[in-house]
Amino acid sequence: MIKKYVFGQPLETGAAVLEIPASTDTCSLMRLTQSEEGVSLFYRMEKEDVLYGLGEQVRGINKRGFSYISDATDDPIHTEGKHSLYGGHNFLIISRRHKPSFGIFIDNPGKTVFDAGESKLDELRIQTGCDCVIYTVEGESLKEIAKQFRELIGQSYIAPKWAFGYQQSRWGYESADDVREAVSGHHGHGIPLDAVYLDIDYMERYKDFTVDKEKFPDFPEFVSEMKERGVHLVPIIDAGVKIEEGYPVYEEGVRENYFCKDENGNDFVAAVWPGKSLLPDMLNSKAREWFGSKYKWLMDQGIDGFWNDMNEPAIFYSEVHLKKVMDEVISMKDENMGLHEFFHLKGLVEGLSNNPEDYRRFYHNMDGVKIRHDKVHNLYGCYMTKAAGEAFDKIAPDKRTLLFSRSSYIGMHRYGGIWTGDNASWWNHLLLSIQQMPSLNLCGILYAGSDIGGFGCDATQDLLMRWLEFGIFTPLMRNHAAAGTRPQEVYQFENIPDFRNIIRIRYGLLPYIYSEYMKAVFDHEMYFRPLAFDYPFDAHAPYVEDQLLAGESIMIAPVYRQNASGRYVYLPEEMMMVRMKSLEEKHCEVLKAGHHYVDIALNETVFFVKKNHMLPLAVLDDDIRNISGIDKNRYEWVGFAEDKAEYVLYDDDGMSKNYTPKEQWTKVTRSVNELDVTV
Ligand code: MIG
Repeated sequence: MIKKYVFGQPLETGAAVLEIPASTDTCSLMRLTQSEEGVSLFYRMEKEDVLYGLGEQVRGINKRGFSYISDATDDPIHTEGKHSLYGGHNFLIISRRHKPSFGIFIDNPGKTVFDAGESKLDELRIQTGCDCVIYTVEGESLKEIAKQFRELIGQSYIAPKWAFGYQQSRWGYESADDVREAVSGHHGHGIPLDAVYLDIDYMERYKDFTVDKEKFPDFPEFVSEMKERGVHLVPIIDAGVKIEEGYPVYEEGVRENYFCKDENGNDFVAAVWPGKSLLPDMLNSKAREWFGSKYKWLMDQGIDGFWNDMNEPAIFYSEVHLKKVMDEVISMKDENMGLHEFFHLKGLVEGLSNNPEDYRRFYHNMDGVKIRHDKVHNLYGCYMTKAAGEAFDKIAPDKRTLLFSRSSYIGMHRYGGIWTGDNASWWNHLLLSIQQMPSLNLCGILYAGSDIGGFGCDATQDLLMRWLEFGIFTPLMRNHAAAGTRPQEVYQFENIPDFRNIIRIRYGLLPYIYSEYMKAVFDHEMYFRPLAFDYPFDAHAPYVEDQLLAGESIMIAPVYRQNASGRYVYLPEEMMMVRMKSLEEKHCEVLKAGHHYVDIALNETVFFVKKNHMLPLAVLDDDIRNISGIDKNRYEWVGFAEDKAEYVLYDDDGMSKNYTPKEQWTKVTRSVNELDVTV
């Protein structure tokens, strides 16, 4: 049951798709109070209550014990003291042991603070703006609450099937030859690859919808050369548009008033990668339509996937703010500067980027209504992605286009996925990425993944290998690294055959991963789930922070610690452990319910099959290059059955929007002795 409470005059964000009449009764689940500062919600937590949700955030699966602020921020240091990352995902489930659990969604694109027991261990306090819609979701179980919420916000985005293959990226592929080298590097070692990303380096002076002709001569030709080698190219699109006379995107946007304005109605100037730039008014439907239509230029050259970046929006500095700071710095010029002044100076300079004041300095024209940016801040990246998604429906209506974004808000999951931004090559970021996945799925974002190996800092071979052993289960499986870091393509390390084996296991698992992803889309379910969602009566499950259910048949327990030879795994029920050195070398063993220490060598992948469940594993040719090499008629069935197991396999052409109707999903049944891989 969903209830809706309306406060003030909320803006239509588009997060919810179901029409629900506003409730007039008082909310009995949380104490809701209204004041001049906004709406606050209070709930006293019982000792056993667990909080799930909030999408892309720091810390654990259970959000209890810290505060989180929905305030999209381009902050590349995701340490556990940070309160905001790139998204605004205001959905939380309060899981209660002795009373029915419930969910709460705050639909307000301005700042919202969730003090989830940081100030006081047993108090949950949520503070949001005056104008908002609050939904409460009650249901029989965690799964049921999650599903109702997902119905409220609408069906998740469907990526093309090739986007489930292995993908390679790097900020610093400077030319077509760099990209060719990355492709050959993989193929030369027999490693399949479905896509290579083009970071800002491909553009002409970082101008959106341009390609540098010197570094990438004859771009359409290059795109098709890559397609022939089985590789899709995925260019980045940044939010800011360069100010440059003669650059059509800039000139058209200025002429049509498609950019965000300052208080006086002049274009608001902010510096990002292209230098001084203007921000397209993504909240204006005409500007959105216009910006979206620009993607066509690249699509006409054969591009069928994009990633949207810098759309919090990130601001290195604004023209006005820089001037203010410079004036102050100059006025401080003093040989005998005291320490106090010195730190003030330092703060001034450091505060130039992504400054909260700047977000109050520009305005949107929300189809006739002037609205200050900070009130809708968390919607910017979401609406940039909506702009692209809606444009794709017109430009290539029958085809799926890959799309994901850095910044997001609930509702964006209908247009694209996300990647979790600038993590680092740190072991604890591998754990963080494991913990973020179910929270994102809860908010509808199914197509998601982290930069495998870590974006910032130098990856080591063991970290990359362990990260891949988790990454083979994430729908978006992309290795990406920052400019200036150690080369991170798997073939840059030792033991390349081990890397090859892991990536081939992904391709073996692909029919299952794709099937589970699509079923999660159609049934409004989560692909990644915390253990308590499947084992609601298990007393220990709510406290397991480093294991996930991935699809309906398996549980994963990745190794995420440096030098670990294995790890403790908790089994809520008896399961079959599958241990793989390669797709061809599998070993199965039944483990009883309870705690186990499992040895997992660096080059081994392990997962656990639930009882009376099974999954398909594609048998691959030795020279498979990308997903097109997966043969639908050569699946092995891996299962753990008392007498028989059943699996509903979803498949389609992976490219068109002719999804297989539910009545035609293939139900596969195998009795114990018909399983190919079992104990
Ligand atoms: O300020 O385009 O998160 O993936 O490689 C950095 C360069 C801008 C941030 C993205 C990252 C990308 C990088 N971008």
